[in-house]
Amino acid sequence: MSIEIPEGLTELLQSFTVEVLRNQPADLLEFALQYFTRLRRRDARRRSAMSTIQPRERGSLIFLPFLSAPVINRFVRRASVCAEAYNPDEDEEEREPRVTHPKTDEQRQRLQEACKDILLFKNLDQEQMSQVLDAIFEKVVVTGEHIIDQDDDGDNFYVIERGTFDIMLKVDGITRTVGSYDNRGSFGELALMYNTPRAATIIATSPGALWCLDRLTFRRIILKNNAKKRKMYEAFIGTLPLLTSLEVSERMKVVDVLSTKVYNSGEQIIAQGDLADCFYIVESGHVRITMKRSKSKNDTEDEEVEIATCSRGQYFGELALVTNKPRAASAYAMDNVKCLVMDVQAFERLLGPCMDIMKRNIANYEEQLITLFGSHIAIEEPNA
Ligand code: 1OR
Ligand code: 1OR
Repeated sequence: MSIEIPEGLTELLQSFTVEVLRNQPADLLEFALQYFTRLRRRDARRRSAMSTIQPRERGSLIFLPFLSAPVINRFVRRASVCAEAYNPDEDEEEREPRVTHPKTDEQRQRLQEACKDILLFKNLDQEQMSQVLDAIFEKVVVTGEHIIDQDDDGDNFYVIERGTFDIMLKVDGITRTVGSYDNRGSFGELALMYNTPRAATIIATSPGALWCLDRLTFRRIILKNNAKKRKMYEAFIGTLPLLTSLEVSERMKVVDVLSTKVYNSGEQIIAQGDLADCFYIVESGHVRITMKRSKSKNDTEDEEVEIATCSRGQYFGELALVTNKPRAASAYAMDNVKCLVMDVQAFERLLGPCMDIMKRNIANYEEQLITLFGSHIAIEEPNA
């Protein structure tokens, strides 16, 4: 006897089970009733939206964040779990109630400071940002605590308030430390953005504190924003010579982690000698790259010499990330400049295939350095 499993049943039950496990409702029946009613309402609205658009557009309207970002092979088995469709145009009123964790003024202030430089939050509007700040809650951690374990399902996104954390990666059964966070930054976005198991393990290497944003709020706000970013940057990213060796889906993942930063004419973007944590692509305007050099051998005061300019489509700030040394040069906005910015972890994770191009350019820098400066160059000593 063969039993036919109706299409969609497995996904439906899996998503429901995941929601039950996540919410641990006291009244299972009531929870089920609400869950499926909500689902049906969402489905009805989606159908009516679908009937008004052309067939070619349908896929991208609803599944946009997942369409061009297929999960890697080893994740496929679990990728269908909580395959929540996402429609950026869907109004939010009928969705999950907003999560609010009350905070003291002092907490709110610390939180705002910690979130200031989080790239994923950069393009949020005021309302979205205030929803994030409301929903976030604080968690104190001890040395050795596993915040995330590789292969687990994703629960929260984390912003570091204080403390140091190791990033560990298990490949073929061997676990290695591949990076670390030092009192700043964020992690845990990947499993939430792509519905994949955790891609790495994160362990506290000092006492610390984290701000945690629950999965649903993260997805509701950040995925909506990512869908917008993809629409805005898909074409531009496709024209970048640096990224030619990336697949389309990999380029979309680059867009997901990028944020935009604007600089006024004359503003410093990078200071020579600083520690590096970002990589930049110029979207508009012009950037002047300068290096310090001593006026004479005995001179203590350096002069800044222009060594290059970057315009739309060009990148800078890769050298320190590739060589793991302080910034070799400074960068200044020459007019109103808009850059796409990526943090060092995303750079390492996503731009491996572009390394050949970058390394060829770096070899050029070295040649030009000798021609231009001879022995009078004031390059910072590499990190110990
Ligand atoms: P997540 O939700 O998968 C683990 O949970 C988190 O570790 C992940 O999101 C990222 O936020 C963070 N590869 C994968 N995940 C990383 C990496 C990383 N670094 C930080 N995370 N690589 C290390 C880059 C320094 C790439 C290794 C090849
Ligand atoms: P970074 O992370 O060291 C400064 O931060 C950035 O300036 C650097 O990465 C490069 O992206 C960018 N030598 C060194 N850095 C350069 C150079 C350069 N040009 C741009 N940058 N040279 C210019 C060659 C035309 C050689 C020195 C004369």
